[in-house]
Amino acid sequence: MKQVIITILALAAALLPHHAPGADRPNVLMIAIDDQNDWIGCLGGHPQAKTPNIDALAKRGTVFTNAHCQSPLCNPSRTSLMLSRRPGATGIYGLAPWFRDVPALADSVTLPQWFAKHGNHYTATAGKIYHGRYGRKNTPKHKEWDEAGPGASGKPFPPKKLVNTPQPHKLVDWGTFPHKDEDKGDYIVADWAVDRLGNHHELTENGKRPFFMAVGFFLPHVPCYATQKWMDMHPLEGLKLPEVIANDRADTPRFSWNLHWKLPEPRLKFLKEAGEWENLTRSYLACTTFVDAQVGRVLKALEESGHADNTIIVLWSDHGWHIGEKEITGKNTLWDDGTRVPLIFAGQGVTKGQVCRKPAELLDIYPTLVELTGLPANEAVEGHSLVPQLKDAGADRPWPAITTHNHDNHGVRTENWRYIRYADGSEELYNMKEDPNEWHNLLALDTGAPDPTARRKADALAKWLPKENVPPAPKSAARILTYDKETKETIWEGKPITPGDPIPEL
Ligand SMILES: [Ca+2]
Ligand SMILES: [Ca+2]
Repeated sequence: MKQVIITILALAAALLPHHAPGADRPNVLMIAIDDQNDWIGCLGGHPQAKTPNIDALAKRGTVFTNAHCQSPLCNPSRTSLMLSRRPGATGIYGLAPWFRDVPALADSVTLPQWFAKHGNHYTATAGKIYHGRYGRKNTPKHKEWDEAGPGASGKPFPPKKLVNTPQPHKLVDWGTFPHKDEDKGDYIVADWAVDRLGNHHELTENGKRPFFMAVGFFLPHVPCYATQKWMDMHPLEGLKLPEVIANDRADTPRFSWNLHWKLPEPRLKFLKEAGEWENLTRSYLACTTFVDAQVGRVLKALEESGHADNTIIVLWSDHGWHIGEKEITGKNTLWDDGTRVPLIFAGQGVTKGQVCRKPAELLDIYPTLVELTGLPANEAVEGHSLVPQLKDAGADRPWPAITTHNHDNHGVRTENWRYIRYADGSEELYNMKEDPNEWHNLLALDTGAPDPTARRKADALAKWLPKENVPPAPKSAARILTYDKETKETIWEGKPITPGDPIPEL
């Protein structure tokens, strides 16, 4: 009898498919969009946003409408996301350095590395996941990816800049000129993803491994160039400009200007005087719709591969972008226009058709994907898994979303409030329910003694300010601002700003 049972068990084992460890785990498809603010249909940031593919993804999964980056700038935001560590813990605040070049961070285990190590995932990437060329090459010590496709590119460029912006910068430009969608960097990145998803046996080493694919789109990052087709979908006639009020900055601390002291992205004043506000609004919307179409191509390829049911999708942007709000354009701010981002999860383990209004942070993506995939938790991460909200959008979440820009400047965002504290101690408080555009700083000093209720609210929110605030990492550069509490000296890009310096009107 015993012999018979053993024979039956052996036969049964022989009939089971022979998978390598982890081959049954879900795949991950991560889609990143650069400088994409909340001008996405399902986020409602602009009434004329046209993003049918991203909206359809949101319907297939859970969209977070109160998600915020950990830093409103590419390199620090992406480093934070891929390591799940706050800028105040890494000291990565500027466009440089690459974290592997910082001795204290060099051996950090990134999200895809965790999947390769603990899930046996085949990791592949194209476009912009890390900033610039960072992390695209493996070194003998650090294998970043199994495979890297085409890098990020804003190409093709027109023969010369289309808009004469102040402090001219090659990238700070927008509009349309004769070129082909097929030649655009993001189209080429989507081509690569479509091709790789269609070659499932290569992407999974003949079904032996699950895949972790990270695809990063460059638009609507400047230059916001779109072909005529996408511009025509956003006609100038009837175009709605962002809502602003005059002198919105009058009640914000002087220090708030320091964070974008002399950036190449122009002020609203320039846009108005040059008659370019409409053109930039339209170009940004057109680029967003173009990127949405590329997202659609990638998602269609996943569907056609037959592996959509066994794949977790996450879509995010690294930070927001102002288009005139708070009198500026660009990023580098601690208001919702600078920090609020799309964040959508769909696929295996994610409840369909949910809208979650709880605060969420981009550094939550790491532990969320790890938990969804059933991998062991990485104790080094600072984020909190969003799996409870992916199951039930109403699930309790006590943590606010915190954004840090440069050393010791922080924004704290809850469901109904935003509190900001700058390195010099100056503050802002907004009631986001009653004042969603953050027009009325409840801690403004020129309105006399602040309302005691506002003071109490601010003090309660200040308890969430990060305790760890390391100074900028060695070789920090590009967009670096420091403030010396003793001497009260502010240094921007290596040059001191004195309190008497007039705010640059660019
Ligand atoms: Ca960016
Ligand atoms: Ca104001």
